[in-house]
Amino acid sequence: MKKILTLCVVHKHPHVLLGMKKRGFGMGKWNGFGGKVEEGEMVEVAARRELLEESGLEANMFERVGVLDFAWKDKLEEMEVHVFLARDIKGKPTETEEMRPEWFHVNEIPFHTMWADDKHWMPLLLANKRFKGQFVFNDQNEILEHSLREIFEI
Ligand code: 6U4
Repeated sequence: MKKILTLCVVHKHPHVLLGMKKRGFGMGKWNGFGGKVEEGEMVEVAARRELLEESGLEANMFERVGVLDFAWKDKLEEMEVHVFLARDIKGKPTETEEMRPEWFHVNEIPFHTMWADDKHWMPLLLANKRFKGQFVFNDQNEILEHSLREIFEI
């Protein structure tokens, strides 16, 4: 029951682009752009596809910087989320049915309205580090346990 997903953060220093999720999983939270990897699809292709579908953007510089495993204490569901960093973007962020994009200064990232794990790994992403993490949530999506480490190759 492990789902493979992508998550892309656009970083144009000193700002990052996040989207307010308007429906589905994580609704009401600011998050990167992403979604499920389709069967037979390469993870990077899926990440670029989701970025374009949800924000209208394409990126010249696009790289995978992290892998996060999410599990819930009383659920069988597990997620493997591949985190991408996009830098040199083409186009203008556009609101879609799924996401309302907005730029945030890196010192004003709205962690209180984001997934609880984001404040742990986003500083690594913004510092150009690569990382691997595991998070276990309760049914309120609060973190029960986690581990996170910097890696040098992904
Ligand atoms: P669709 O098929 O669009 O209805 P939906 O249920 O809306 O699917 P989807 O595909 O948008 O979900 O994927 C969920 C997104 O949320 C992915 O980009 C991964 C991301 N995500 C999931 N758990 C997360 C977490 N704990 N922290 C985080 N992002 C997470 O920062």
